[in-house]
Amino acid sequence: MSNSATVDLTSGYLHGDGIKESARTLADLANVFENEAARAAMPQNTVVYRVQSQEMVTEGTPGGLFFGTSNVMPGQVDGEYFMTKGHFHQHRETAEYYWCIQGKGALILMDENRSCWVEWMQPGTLHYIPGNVAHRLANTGSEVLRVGACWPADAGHDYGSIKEAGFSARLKCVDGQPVLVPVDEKQ
Ligand code: S6P
Ligand code: ZN
Repeated sequence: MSNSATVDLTSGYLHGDGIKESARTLADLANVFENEAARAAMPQNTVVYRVQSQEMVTEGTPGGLFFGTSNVMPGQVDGEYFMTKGHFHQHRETAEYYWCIQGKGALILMDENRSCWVEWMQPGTLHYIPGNVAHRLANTGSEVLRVGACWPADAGHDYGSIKEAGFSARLKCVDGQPVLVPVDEKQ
């Protein structure tokens, strides 16, 4: 198998044949942020994040690996930082590596008991996401947050559980600083 793709080591940008690209705008993120009315009132074509990936095998191939770069734009929805939808892996036991390339942000993690915590990201930080842990990126800075990732080709994405119950905490800007604020789950 020939490899004609490259990764720009300063930005994580993937270039070459077979690189997949996708983008999520505010229109794609209904009910993801706490203040849905504020999200709906913002320009809907605003890009919140872009993902590039190299997928050398078909999704689901046991033993295969995918490699990608996620780019989360700076911004907030009513004080909540721009972030990815977040997911558990469909094959719950599969892990993933993230590493921060550029920018400043947070990896928000939640286990299956809904315990939520944060790993802070800055260029060079390395993050091992164990199996059975949902993960989401948030940009807490003023430039694009660029994060590399490598995950099993058969991990899959379970967005449904997050759509149903969300994360148990939200990363908000409080007095100019990022704070993980627990969601009141008693209601
Ligand atoms: C895939 C990996 C990333 C995310 C990307 C977008 O397992 O964790 O490539 O897909 O950061 O996030 P999300 O939650 O929209 O898939
Ligand atoms: Zn993942």
